[in-house]
Amino acid sequence: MNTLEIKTSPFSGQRPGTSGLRKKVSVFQQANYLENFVQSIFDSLEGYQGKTLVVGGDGRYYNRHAVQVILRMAIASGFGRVIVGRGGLLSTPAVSCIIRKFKAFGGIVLSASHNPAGADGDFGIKYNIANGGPAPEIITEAIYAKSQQIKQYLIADCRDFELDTPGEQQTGTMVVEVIDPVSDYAELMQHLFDFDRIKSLIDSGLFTMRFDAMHAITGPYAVEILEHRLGAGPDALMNAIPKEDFGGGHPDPNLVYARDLVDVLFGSQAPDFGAASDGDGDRNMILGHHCFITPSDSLAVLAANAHLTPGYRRGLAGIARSMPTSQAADRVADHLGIELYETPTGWKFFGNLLDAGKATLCGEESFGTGSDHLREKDGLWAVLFWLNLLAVRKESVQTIINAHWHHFGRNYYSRHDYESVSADGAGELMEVLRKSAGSLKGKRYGEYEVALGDDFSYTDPIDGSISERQGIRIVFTDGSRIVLRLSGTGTEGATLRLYLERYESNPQRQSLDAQDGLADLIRIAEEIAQIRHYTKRKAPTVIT
Ligand code: VG1
Ligand code: CO
Repeated sequence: MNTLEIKTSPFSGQRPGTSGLRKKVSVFQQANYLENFVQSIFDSLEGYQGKTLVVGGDGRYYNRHAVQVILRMAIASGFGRVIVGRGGLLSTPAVSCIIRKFKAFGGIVLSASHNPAGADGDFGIKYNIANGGPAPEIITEAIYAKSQQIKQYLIADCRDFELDTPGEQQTGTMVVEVIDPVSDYAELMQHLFDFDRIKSLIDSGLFTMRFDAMHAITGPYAVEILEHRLGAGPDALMNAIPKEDFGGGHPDPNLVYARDLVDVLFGSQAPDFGAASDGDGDRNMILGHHCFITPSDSLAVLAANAHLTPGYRRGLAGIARSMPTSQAADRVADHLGIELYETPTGWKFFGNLLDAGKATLCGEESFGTGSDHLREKDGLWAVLFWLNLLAVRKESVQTIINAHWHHFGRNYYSRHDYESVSADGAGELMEVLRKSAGSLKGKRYGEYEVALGDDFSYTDPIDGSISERQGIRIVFTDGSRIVLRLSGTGTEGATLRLYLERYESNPQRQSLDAQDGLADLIRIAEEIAQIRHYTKRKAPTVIT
Protein backbone atom coordinates (compact mmCIF):
# COMPACT_ATOMS: atom_id res chain seq x y z
CA MET A 1 0.00 0.00 0.00
CA ASN A 2 1.27 3.43 -0.94
CA THR A 3 1.93 6.26 1.42
CA LEU A 4 1.35 9.64 -0.14
CA GLU A 5 3.38 12.67 0.89
CA ILE A 6 1.16 15.67 0.37
CA LYS A 7 2.70 19.14 0.26
CA THR A 8 0.90 21.68 2.42
CA SER A 9 1.39 24.99 4.19
CA PRO A 10 0.38 26.25 7.65
CA PHE A 11 -3.00 27.67 8.63
CA SER A 12 -2.90 30.36 11.25
CA GLY A 13 -5.06 29.82 14.32
CA GLN A 14 -4.59 26.08 14.87
CA ARG A 15 -3.92 26.65 18.56
CA PRO A 16 -6.00 24.32 20.79
CA GLY A 17 -8.18 26.16 23.33
CA THR A 18 -9.66 25.03 26.65
CA SER A 19 -10.55 21.71 25.06
CA GLY A 20 -8.95 21.07 21.69
CA LEU A 21 -9.26 22.87 18.36
CA ARG A 22 -12.81 24.08 17.65
CA LYS A 23 -13.79 25.83 14.47
CA LYS A 24 -16.70 26.14 12.09
CA VAL A 25 -17.22 23.06 9.92
CA SER A 26 -16.51 25.26 6.89
CA VAL A 27 -13.06 26.02 8.30
CA PHE A 28 -12.32 22.31 8.78
CA GLN A 29 -13.56 21.66 5.23
CA GLN A 30 -10.77 23.72 3.67
CA ALA A 31 -8.36 21.49 1.79
CA ASN A 32 -5.66 20.13 4.14
CA TYR A 33 -7.01 21.87 7.28
CA LEU A 34 -7.87 18.71 9.19
CA GLU A 35 -4.88 16.83 7.77
CA ASN A 36 -2.47 19.58 8.84
CA PHE A 37 -3.72 19.45 12.41
CA VAL A 38 -3.65 15.65 12.62
CA GLN A 39 -0.11 15.58 11.22
CA SER A 40 0.88 18.26 13.75
CA ILE A 41 -0.45 16.04 16.54
CA PHE A 42 1.58 13.06 15.27
CA ASP A 43 4.67 15.25 14.72
CA SER A 44 4.59 16.40 18.33
CA LEU A 45 4.55 12.82 19.69
CA GLU A 46 7.38 10.35 20.03
CA GLY A 47 7.52 6.59 20.26
CA TYR A 48 4.11 5.66 18.91
CA GLN A 49 5.34 3.36 16.14
CA GLY A 50 3.44 0.08 16.32
CA LYS A 51 1.31 1.35 19.23
CA THR A 52 -2.46 1.75 19.60
CA LEU A 53 -4.51 4.87 18.94
CA VAL A 54 -8.18 5.24 19.96
CA VAL A 55 -10.42 7.30 17.67
CA GLY A 56 -14.05 8.32 18.02
CA GLY A 57 -16.35 11.28 18.17
CA ASP A 58 -19.72 12.62 19.16
CA GLY A 59 -21.26 11.79 15.77
CA ARG A 60 -21.71 15.34 14.61
CA TYR A 61 -21.55 16.33 10.95
CA TYR A 62 -18.04 15.66 9.50
CA ASN A 63 -17.31 12.97 12.15
CA ARG A 64 -17.38 10.10 9.66
CA HIS A 65 -15.19 11.86 7.14
CA ALA A 66 -12.66 12.90 9.79
CA VAL A 67 -12.42 9.35 11.17
CA GLN A 68 -11.56 7.97 7.72
CA VAL A 69 -8.87 10.62 7.22
CA ILE A 70 -7.36 9.96 10.65
CA LEU A 71 -7.28 6.20 10.05
CA ARG A 72 -5.39 6.65 6.77
CA MET A 73 -2.99 9.12 8.36
CA ALA A 74 -2.42 6.83 11.37
CA ILE A 75 -1.46 4.01 8.99
CA ALA A 76 0.91 6.27 7.09
CA SER A 77 2.58 7.45 10.30
CA GLY A 78 3.13 3.94 11.64
CA PHE A 79 0.58 3.25 14.38
CA GLY A 80 0.10 -0.51 14.84
CA ARG A 81 -3.57 -0.52 15.72
CA VAL A 82 -6.45 1.91 15.78
CA ILE A 83 -9.46 1.18 17.97
CA VAL A 84 -12.50 3.01 16.69
CA GLY A 85 -16.08 3.05 17.98
CA ARG A 86 -18.73 1.57 15.69
CA GLY A 87 -19.92 4.23 13.25
CA GLY A 88 -16.96 6.36 14.36
CA LEU A 89 -18.82 7.06 17.61
CA LEU A 90 -17.39 7.30 21.11
CA SER A 91 -18.35 9.66 23.90
CA THR A 92 -15.48 11.67 25.36
CA PRO A 93 -15.52 9.66 28.63
CA ALA A 94 -15.66 6.42 26.64
CA VAL A 95 -12.50 7.41 24.73
CA SER A 96 -10.79 8.00 28.05
CA CYS A 97 -12.05 4.66 29.39
CA ILE A 98 -10.88 2.74 26.32
CA ILE A 99 -7.43 4.37 26.17
CA ARG A 100 -6.90 3.27 29.77
CA LYS A 101 -8.42 -0.18 29.50
CA PHE A 102 -6.45 -1.16 26.40
CA LYS A 103 -3.31 0.75 27.41
CA ALA A 104 -3.34 2.72 24.18
CA PHE A 105 -0.66 5.28 23.35
CA GLY A 106 -3.31 7.99 23.06
CA GLY A 107 -6.56 8.93 21.42
CA ILE A 108 -8.22 11.45 19.18
CA VAL A 109 -11.65 12.79 20.14
CA LEU A 110 -13.74 14.41 17.44
CA SER A 111 -16.09 16.81 19.12
CA ALA A 112 -16.96 20.43 19.70
CA SER A 113 -18.89 19.29 22.78
CA HIS A 114 -22.16 21.21 23.10
CA ASN A 115 -21.44 23.71 20.32
CA PRO A 116 -24.14 23.46 17.63
CA ALA A 117 -23.48 20.88 14.91
CA GLY A 118 -24.39 20.41 11.26
CA ALA A 119 -22.91 21.79 8.07
CA ASP A 120 -23.18 25.36 9.44
CA GLY A 121 -22.16 24.38 12.96
CA ASP A 122 -18.87 23.64 14.67
CA PHE A 123 -16.40 20.78 14.54
CA GLY A 124 -13.54 19.99 16.88
CA ILE A 125 -10.58 17.71 17.46
CA LYS A 126 -8.65 16.95 20.60
CA TYR A 127 -5.70 14.73 21.46
CA ASN A 128 -5.71 12.64 24.66
CA ILE A 129 -2.60 11.10 26.16
CA ALA A 130 -1.93 7.60 27.54
CA ASN A 131 -3.57 8.33 30.91
CA GLY A 132 -6.81 8.87 28.98
CA GLY A 133 -6.91 12.61 29.63
CA PRO A 134 -6.64 15.73 27.51
CA ALA A 135 -3.10 16.56 26.47
CA PRO A 136 -1.50 19.03 28.87
CA GLU A 137 -0.54 22.51 27.69
CA ILE A 138 3.03 21.53 26.95
CA ILE A 139 1.74 19.14 24.28
CA THR A 140 -1.03 21.37 22.93
CA GLU A 141 1.50 24.16 22.53
CA ALA A 142 3.89 21.77 20.75
CA ILE A 143 1.05 20.77 18.40
CA TYR A 144 0.40 24.41 17.68
CA ALA A 145 4.08 25.07 17.01
CA LYS A 146 4.21 22.13 14.55
CA SER A 147 1.07 23.38 12.81
CA GLN A 148 2.81 26.68 12.13
CA GLN A 149 5.78 25.04 10.39
CA ILE A 150 4.12 22.16 8.59
CA LYS A 151 5.25 21.45 5.04
CA GLN A 152 3.75 18.04 4.30
CA TYR A 153 1.57 15.31 5.69
CA LEU A 154 1.49 11.54 5.19
CA ILE A 155 -1.62 9.64 4.24
CA ALA A 156 -2.19 6.07 3.09
CA ASP A 157 -3.56 5.63 -0.39
CA CYS A 158 -6.38 3.22 0.45
CA ARG A 159 -10.15 2.85 0.43
CA ASP A 160 -12.47 3.88 3.23
CA PHE A 161 -12.78 1.48 6.16
CA GLU A 162 -15.99 -0.32 7.06
CA LEU A 163 -16.94 1.24 10.38
CA ASP A 164 -20.41 -0.14 10.98
CA THR A 165 -19.58 -3.71 11.99
CA PRO A 166 -17.41 -4.63 14.97
CA GLY A 167 -14.32 -6.60 14.03
CA GLU A 168 -10.75 -6.26 12.78
CA GLN A 169 -9.49 -5.13 9.37
CA GLN A 170 -5.82 -5.45 8.45
CA THR A 171 -4.26 -2.87 6.15
CA GLY A 172 -0.54 -3.12 5.54
CA THR A 173 0.98 -3.41 9.00
CA MET A 174 -1.92 -1.76 10.82
CA VAL A 175 -5.08 -3.27 12.27
CA VAL A 176 -8.27 -1.24 12.48
CA GLU A 177 -10.48 -2.62 15.21
CA VAL A 178 -14.11 -1.49 15.27
CA ILE A 179 -15.61 -1.95 18.74
CA ASP A 180 -19.00 -1.52 20.36
CA PRO A 181 -18.80 2.05 21.72
CA VAL A 182 -20.82 1.37 24.86
CA SER A 183 -19.89 -1.96 26.46
CA ASP A 184 -16.48 -1.17 28.01
CA TYR A 185 -17.83 2.04 29.49
CA ALA A 186 -21.01 0.37 30.79
CA GLU A 187 -18.90 -2.31 32.47
CA LEU A 188 -16.83 0.34 34.27
CA MET A 189 -20.00 2.07 35.52
CA GLN A 190 -21.36 -1.24 36.80
CA HIS A 191 -18.18 -1.72 38.74
CA LEU A 192 -18.39 1.72 40.41
CA PHE A 193 -22.06 1.87 41.34
CA ASP A 194 -24.60 -0.43 42.96
CA PHE A 195 -26.68 -1.31 39.90
CA ASP A 196 -28.83 -3.79 41.85
CA ARG A 197 -29.85 -1.15 44.31
CA ILE A 198 -30.57 1.45 41.61
CA LYS A 199 -32.58 -1.16 39.70
CA SER A 200 -34.67 -1.94 42.78
CA LEU A 201 -35.40 1.76 43.22
CA ILE A 202 -36.50 2.04 39.59
CA ASP A 203 -38.45 -1.26 39.71
CA SER A 204 -40.23 -0.21 42.91
CA GLY A 205 -42.51 2.06 40.91
CA LEU A 206 -42.10 4.70 43.63
CA PHE A 207 -39.46 6.59 41.69
CA THR A 208 -39.65 8.25 38.30
CA MET A 209 -36.90 9.80 36.22
CA ARG A 210 -36.22 11.48 32.90
CA PHE A 211 -32.88 11.65 31.07
CA ASP A 212 -32.37 13.96 28.10
CA ALA A 213 -29.63 12.88 25.67
CA MET A 214 -30.31 15.99 23.58
CA HIS A 215 -29.95 14.02 20.31
CA ALA A 216 -26.27 13.65 21.01
CA ILE A 217 -23.79 10.91 21.86
CA THR A 218 -25.19 9.76 25.23
CA GLY A 219 -28.33 8.34 23.58
CA PRO A 220 -26.92 4.85 22.99
CA TYR A 221 -25.13 4.86 26.35
CA ALA A 222 -28.32 5.82 28.18
CA VAL A 223 -30.36 3.17 26.35
CA GLU A 224 -27.89 0.44 27.32
CA ILE A 225 -27.27 1.55 30.90
CA LEU A 226 -30.47 3.18 32.09
CA GLU A 227 -32.93 1.14 30.05
CA HIS A 228 -31.35 -2.28 29.51
CA ARG A 229 -29.27 -2.65 32.65
CA LEU A 230 -31.24 -0.57 35.17
CA GLY A 231 -34.77 -1.17 33.94
CA ALA A 232 -35.89 2.39 33.24
CA GLY A 233 -38.77 2.46 30.76
CA PRO A 234 -38.30 3.99 27.31
CA ASP A 235 -40.37 7.00 28.44
CA ALA A 236 -37.59 7.80 30.92
CA LEU A 237 -35.39 8.82 27.99
CA MET A 238 -35.75 11.90 25.80
CA ASN A 239 -34.04 12.60 22.48
CA ALA A 240 -32.05 9.35 22.71
CA ILE A 241 -31.32 9.02 19.00
CA PRO A 242 -28.10 10.84 18.06
CA LYS A 243 -28.32 13.10 15.03
CA GLU A 244 -25.57 14.69 12.95
CA ASP A 245 -26.96 18.14 13.72
CA PHE A 246 -28.13 17.27 17.25
CA GLY A 247 -31.68 17.86 16.01
CA GLY A 248 -30.83 21.51 15.36
CA GLY A 249 -30.39 22.01 19.11
CA HIS A 250 -27.62 23.17 21.36
CA PRO A 251 -26.82 20.16 23.55
CA ASP A 252 -25.56 22.07 26.53
CA PRO A 253 -27.23 20.67 29.65
CA ASN A 254 -28.20 23.81 31.52
CA LEU A 255 -31.36 25.68 32.46
CA VAL A 256 -31.43 27.56 29.17
CA TYR A 257 -30.52 25.00 26.53
CA ALA A 258 -32.14 21.96 28.17
CA ARG A 259 -35.42 23.86 28.51
CA ASP A 260 -37.64 20.92 27.52
CA LEU A 261 -36.29 18.77 30.32
CA VAL A 262 -36.42 21.66 32.81
CA ASP A 263 -40.08 22.22 31.91
CA VAL A 264 -40.83 18.57 32.66
CA LEU A 265 -39.07 18.66 36.02
CA PHE A 266 -40.75 21.90 37.05
CA GLY A 267 -44.16 21.00 35.57
CA SER A 268 -47.16 19.27 37.08
CA GLN A 269 -46.58 15.53 37.63
CA ALA A 270 -42.85 16.12 37.49
CA PRO A 271 -40.65 13.07 37.95
CA ASP A 272 -38.41 12.67 41.02
CA PHE A 273 -35.15 12.98 39.14
CA GLY A 274 -34.00 14.53 35.89
CA ALA A 275 -30.67 14.72 34.13
CA ALA A 276 -29.14 15.66 30.81
CA SER A 277 -25.77 15.34 29.13
CA ASP A 278 -24.04 17.35 26.42
CA GLY A 279 -22.95 16.74 22.82
CA ASP A 280 -19.95 14.55 23.66
CA GLY A 281 -21.25 13.08 26.92
CA ASP A 282 -18.89 14.64 29.42
CA ARG A 283 -21.24 17.19 31.03
CA ASN A 284 -24.23 16.62 33.26
CA MET A 285 -27.12 18.57 34.70
CA ILE A 286 -28.90 17.24 37.77
CA LEU A 287 -32.50 18.15 38.58
CA GLY A 288 -34.97 17.00 41.20
CA HIS A 289 -38.72 17.40 41.44
CA HIS A 290 -39.04 21.20 41.01
CA CYS A 291 -35.40 21.66 41.90
CA PHE A 292 -32.06 22.33 40.20
CA ILE A 293 -28.68 21.38 41.62
CA THR A 294 -25.84 23.66 40.58
CA PRO A 295 -22.80 21.74 39.33
CA SER A 296 -20.75 23.19 42.18
CA ASP A 297 -23.26 21.92 44.73
CA SER A 298 -23.43 18.59 42.93
CA LEU A 299 -19.67 18.12 43.36
CA ALA A 300 -19.99 18.94 47.06
CA VAL A 301 -22.91 16.54 47.59
CA LEU A 302 -21.17 13.71 45.73
CA ALA A 303 -18.06 14.25 47.83
CA ALA A 304 -20.00 14.29 51.09
CA ASN A 305 -21.87 11.09 50.17
CA ALA A 306 -19.26 9.19 48.19
CA HIS A 307 -18.85 6.56 50.92
CA LEU A 308 -22.38 5.34 50.10
CA THR A 309 -21.29 3.95 46.71
CA PRO A 310 -19.21 0.80 46.10
CA GLY A 311 -16.61 2.61 43.96
CA TYR A 312 -15.81 5.28 46.57
CA ARG A 313 -16.60 3.37 49.78
CA ARG A 314 -13.01 3.62 50.90
CA GLY A 315 -13.11 7.42 50.93
CA LEU A 316 -11.56 10.19 48.91
CA ALA A 317 -7.89 11.15 48.61
CA GLY A 318 -8.74 14.76 47.82
CA ILE A 319 -11.05 16.98 45.80
CA ALA A 320 -10.09 19.24 42.90
CA ARG A 321 -12.18 22.00 41.40
CA SER A 322 -11.57 24.66 38.79
CA MET A 323 -10.97 28.14 40.18
CA PRO A 324 -14.35 29.63 39.15
CA THR A 325 -16.25 26.67 40.64
CA SER A 326 -17.90 27.54 43.95
CA GLN A 327 -16.22 26.79 47.24
CA ALA A 328 -19.00 24.43 48.36
CA ALA A 329 -16.66 21.46 47.87
CA ASP A 330 -13.97 23.17 49.96
CA ARG A 331 -16.22 22.90 53.01
CA VAL A 332 -16.73 19.20 52.43
CA ALA A 333 -12.99 18.66 51.96
CA ASP A 334 -12.39 20.52 55.19
CA HIS A 335 -14.97 18.41 56.99
CA LEU A 336 -13.47 15.19 55.63
CA GLY A 337 -9.95 16.35 56.48
CA ILE A 338 -8.75 15.97 52.89
CA GLU A 339 -6.95 18.30 50.52
CA LEU A 340 -8.76 20.67 48.15
CA TYR A 341 -7.00 21.67 44.92
CA GLU A 342 -7.92 24.74 42.88
CA THR A 343 -6.94 24.54 39.21
CA PRO A 344 -7.51 26.65 36.09
CA THR A 345 -10.56 26.00 33.91
CA GLY A 346 -10.33 22.89 31.72
CA TRP A 347 -10.13 19.20 32.54
CA LYS A 348 -6.50 18.90 31.41
CA PHE A 349 -5.40 20.49 34.69
CA PHE A 350 -6.85 17.62 36.77
CA GLY A 351 -4.80 14.91 35.04
CA ASN A 352 -1.63 15.21 37.10
CA LEU A 353 -3.53 15.34 40.41
CA LEU A 354 -5.52 12.24 39.48
CA ASP A 355 -2.45 10.36 38.23
CA ALA A 356 -0.59 11.18 41.43
CA GLY A 357 -3.48 9.90 43.54
CA LYS A 358 -3.94 13.31 45.16
CA ALA A 359 -7.53 13.87 44.06
CA THR A 360 -10.38 11.38 43.70
CA LEU A 361 -13.26 13.67 42.68
CA CYS A 362 -13.01 16.67 40.37
CA GLY A 363 -15.52 19.23 39.21
CA GLU A 364 -16.16 22.36 37.25
CA GLU A 365 -19.02 24.82 37.52
CA SER A 366 -19.66 24.28 33.81
CA PHE A 367 -21.64 21.07 34.44
CA GLY A 368 -18.56 18.87 34.55
CA THR A 369 -17.95 16.27 37.25
CA GLY A 370 -15.68 13.26 37.29
CA SER A 371 -13.27 11.13 39.24
CA ASP A 372 -10.14 9.04 39.05
CA HIS A 373 -12.10 6.29 37.22
CA LEU A 374 -10.94 8.00 34.04
CA ARG A 375 -9.38 11.29 32.95
CA GLU A 376 -12.30 13.21 31.48
CA LYS A 377 -15.38 14.64 33.07
CA ASP A 378 -18.19 12.16 32.76
CA GLY A 379 -21.88 12.94 32.32
CA LEU A 380 -23.54 9.56 32.82
CA TRP A 381 -21.19 8.74 35.66
CA ALA A 382 -22.56 11.75 37.58
CA VAL A 383 -26.13 10.67 36.82
CA LEU A 384 -25.41 7.15 38.10
CA PHE A 385 -23.67 8.54 41.18
CA TRP A 386 -26.80 10.55 42.03
CA LEU A 387 -29.03 7.55 41.34
CA ASN A 388 -26.90 5.48 43.67
CA LEU A 389 -27.24 8.11 46.43
CA LEU A 390 -30.98 8.37 45.92
CA ALA A 391 -31.30 4.58 46.08
CA VAL A 392 -29.37 4.43 49.34
CA ARG A 393 -30.71 7.52 51.09
CA LYS A 394 -34.30 7.08 49.90
CA GLU A 395 -34.83 10.84 50.13
CA SER A 396 -35.74 13.37 47.47
CA VAL A 397 -33.13 15.49 45.68
CA GLN A 398 -34.54 18.57 47.43
CA THR A 399 -34.26 16.96 50.88
CA ILE A 400 -30.67 15.95 50.17
CA ILE A 401 -29.62 19.43 49.05
CA ASN A 402 -31.44 21.14 51.93
CA ALA A 403 -29.75 18.86 54.43
CA HIS A 404 -26.42 19.56 52.77
CA TRP A 405 -26.87 23.34 53.00
CA HIS A 406 -28.09 23.06 56.56
CA HIS A 407 -24.93 21.24 57.51
CA PHE A 408 -22.32 22.99 55.37
CA GLY A 409 -24.00 26.29 54.51
CA ARG A 410 -25.04 27.32 51.01
CA ASN A 411 -22.79 28.89 48.41
CA TYR A 412 -25.13 30.97 46.28
CA TYR A 413 -23.67 30.66 42.82
CA SER A 414 -24.33 31.74 39.26
CA ARG A 415 -22.55 32.22 35.96
CA HIS A 416 -23.51 34.93 33.48
CA ASP A 417 -22.33 34.44 29.91
CA TYR A 418 -22.09 37.22 27.34
CA GLU A 419 -21.79 35.13 24.21
CA SER A 420 -20.40 36.18 20.83
CA VAL A 421 -19.54 39.72 21.86
CA SER A 422 -16.87 41.76 20.13
CA ALA A 423 -13.45 40.24 20.77
CA ASP A 424 -11.89 43.71 20.97
CA GLY A 425 -14.35 44.99 23.58
CA ALA A 426 -14.06 41.86 25.72
CA GLY A 427 -10.27 41.90 25.39
CA GLU A 428 -10.15 45.51 26.49
CA LEU A 429 -12.36 44.80 29.50
CA MET A 430 -10.00 42.04 30.62
CA GLU A 431 -6.93 44.19 29.99
CA VAL A 432 -8.29 47.06 32.06
CA LEU A 433 -9.28 44.72 34.89
CA ARG A 434 -5.97 42.93 34.82
CA LYS A 435 -4.22 46.23 35.38
CA SER A 436 -6.54 47.44 38.14
CA ALA A 437 -7.23 44.15 40.01
CA GLY A 438 -4.24 44.47 42.30
CA SER A 439 -5.26 47.93 43.48
CA LEU A 440 -8.80 46.92 44.49
CA LYS A 441 -7.69 45.52 47.82
CA GLY A 442 -9.29 47.35 50.74
CA LYS A 443 -11.96 49.02 48.58
CA ARG A 444 -15.50 48.86 49.89
CA TYR A 445 -18.63 48.22 47.87
CA GLY A 446 -21.68 48.38 50.14
CA GLU A 447 -21.19 45.66 52.73
CA TYR A 448 -18.35 44.07 50.81
CA GLU A 449 -14.65 44.78 51.20
CA VAL A 450 -12.12 43.50 48.68
CA ALA A 451 -9.57 41.15 50.21
CA LEU A 452 -7.76 40.16 47.01
CA GLY A 453 -7.78 41.08 43.35
CA ASP A 454 -5.55 39.26 40.87
CA ASP A 455 -5.25 37.32 37.64
CA PHE A 456 -5.21 33.67 38.69
CA SER A 457 -1.97 31.84 38.06
CA TYR A 458 -1.51 28.13 38.70
CA THR A 459 1.58 26.15 39.48
CA ASP A 460 0.98 22.46 38.93
CA PRO A 461 1.95 20.74 42.21
CA ILE A 462 3.21 17.67 40.36
CA ASP A 463 5.30 18.94 37.44
CA GLY A 464 5.76 22.56 38.48
CA SER A 465 4.43 23.92 35.18
CA ILE A 466 2.94 27.40 35.41
CA SER A 467 -0.27 28.56 33.71
CA GLU A 468 -0.86 32.29 33.89
CA ARG A 469 -3.75 34.63 33.08
CA GLN A 470 -6.43 32.11 34.01
CA GLY A 471 -9.10 34.58 35.09
CA ILE A 472 -9.52 37.75 37.13
CA ARG A 473 -10.68 37.09 40.68
CA ILE A 474 -12.03 39.64 43.07
CA VAL A 475 -12.35 38.02 46.47
CA PHE A 476 -14.11 39.78 49.34
CA THR A 477 -13.30 39.52 53.01
CA ASP A 478 -16.31 37.21 53.66
CA GLY A 479 -15.13 34.79 50.94
CA SER A 480 -17.63 35.99 48.33
CA ARG A 481 -16.13 36.18 44.85
CA ILE A 482 -16.51 37.73 41.44
CA VAL A 483 -14.53 36.02 38.68
CA LEU A 484 -14.22 37.06 35.04
CA ARG A 485 -12.59 35.21 32.18
CA LEU A 486 -12.87 34.75 28.45
CA SER A 487 -14.04 31.45 27.04
CA GLY A 488 -11.50 29.28 25.24
CA THR A 489 -14.03 27.10 23.41
CA GLY A 490 -16.14 29.52 21.36
CA THR A 491 -15.83 29.99 17.62
CA GLU A 492 -17.44 33.41 17.15
CA GLY A 493 -16.12 36.68 18.56
CA ALA A 494 -15.51 36.35 22.29
CA THR A 495 -17.57 34.99 25.16
CA LEU A 496 -17.18 36.71 28.50
CA ARG A 497 -17.98 34.64 31.57
CA LEU A 498 -18.84 36.28 34.87
CA TYR A 499 -18.93 33.97 37.89
CA LEU A 500 -20.57 35.06 41.15
CA GLU A 501 -20.49 33.43 44.54
CA ARG A 502 -21.68 34.27 48.06
CA TYR A 503 -21.70 32.09 51.17
CA GLU A 504 -24.73 31.89 53.45
CA SER A 505 -24.48 29.92 56.68
CA ASN A 506 -27.90 30.76 58.09
CA PRO A 507 -30.46 28.07 57.15
CA GLN A 508 -33.23 30.68 57.39
CA ARG A 509 -31.66 32.60 54.53
CA GLN A 510 -30.72 29.74 52.21
CA SER A 511 -33.83 29.47 50.07
CA LEU A 512 -33.57 32.54 47.86
CA ASP A 513 -33.43 32.28 44.12
CA ALA A 514 -29.72 32.44 43.19
CA GLN A 515 -30.09 35.70 41.24
CA ASP A 516 -31.76 37.34 44.24
CA GLY A 517 -29.19 35.93 46.62
CA LEU A 518 -26.44 37.39 44.43
CA ALA A 519 -28.10 40.69 43.48
CA ASP A 520 -25.57 42.88 45.31
CA LEU A 521 -22.60 41.08 43.78
CA ILE A 522 -24.13 41.34 40.31
CA ARG A 523 -24.32 45.12 40.76
CA ILE A 524 -20.77 45.32 42.12
CA ALA A 525 -19.45 43.27 39.19
CA GLU A 526 -21.01 45.75 36.76
CA GLU A 527 -19.57 48.66 38.71
CA ILE A 528 -16.07 47.21 38.72
CA ALA A 529 -15.91 45.65 35.26
CA GLN A 530 -18.21 47.95 33.22
CA ILE A 531 -19.54 44.94 31.38
CA ARG A 532 -22.35 46.78 29.60
CA HIS A 533 -19.97 49.37 28.30
CA TYR A 534 -17.40 46.94 26.93
CA THR A 535 -19.76 44.25 25.60
CA LYS A 536 -22.45 46.68 24.42
CA ARG A 537 -24.97 44.25 25.91
CA LYS A 538 -27.63 45.12 28.44
CA ALA A 539 -27.84 41.61 29.84
CA PRO A 540 -26.13 38.22 29.66
CA THR A 541 -27.19 35.76 26.93
CA VAL A 542 -27.15 32.77 29.25
CA ILE A 543 -27.53 32.63 33.02
CA THR A 544 -26.83 29.33 34.74
C1 VG1 B 1 -15.79 25.61 28.89
C2 VG1 B 1 -16.01 25.46 30.39
C3 VG1 B 1 -14.90 24.61 30.99
C4 VG1 B 1 -14.86 23.25 30.28
C5 VG1 B 1 -14.70 23.47 28.79
C6 VG1 B 1 -14.76 22.18 28.00
O1 VG1 B 1 -14.58 26.27 28.65
O2 VG1 B 1 -16.06 26.72 31.00
O3 VG1 B 1 -15.13 24.46 32.36
O4 VG1 B 1 -13.79 22.48 30.75
O5 VG1 B 1 -15.75 24.32 28.30
O6 VG1 B 1 -15.95 21.49 28.23
P1 VG1 B 1 -14.49 27.83 28.31
O7 VG1 B 1 -13.05 28.10 28.03
O8 VG1 B 1 -15.39 28.06 27.13
O9 VG1 B 1 -15.00 28.54 29.50
V1 VG1 B 1 -16.71 20.70 26.97
O10 VG1 B 1 -17.94 19.72 27.60
O11 VG1 B 1 -17.21 21.96 26.02
O12 VG1 B 1 -15.51 19.84 26.23
CO1 CO C 1 -18.53 18.28 26.48
